[in-house]
Amino acid sequence: MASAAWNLLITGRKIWRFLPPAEALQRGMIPVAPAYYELHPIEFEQAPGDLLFTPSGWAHAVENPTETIAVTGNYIGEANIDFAITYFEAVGEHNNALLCQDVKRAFTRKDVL
Ligand SMILES: O=C(O)CCC(=O)C(=O)O
Repeated sequence: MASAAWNLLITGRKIWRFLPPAEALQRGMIPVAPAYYELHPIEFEQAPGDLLFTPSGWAHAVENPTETIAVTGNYIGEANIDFAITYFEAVGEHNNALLCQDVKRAFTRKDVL
């Protein structure tokens, strides 16, 4: 949930249902939400060749009505690391929060850039 992700569908179909962060927060599905996005729930059917991006903080469920093959990557970067730290603290994953703080510190040190 703290990470952002991309998903490339190779074969089959995936039906994605997203709740924006503000609504997921209101329903108690996430303890904190990033400051961006205030939209309505979105449903999207992914077909082979579609590359889908899931921003940080978007609660989602995925239905696979067929067998599927997909490649996905979750990541935390400069744009979502503060949200990830807040999220991990809020859910009690303190080691993950500390790891993100270390990574952030390492990449913002002037002497290594
Ligand atoms: O591909 C799926 O079925 C789910 C993937 C997912 O939820 C994620 O990568 O965050």
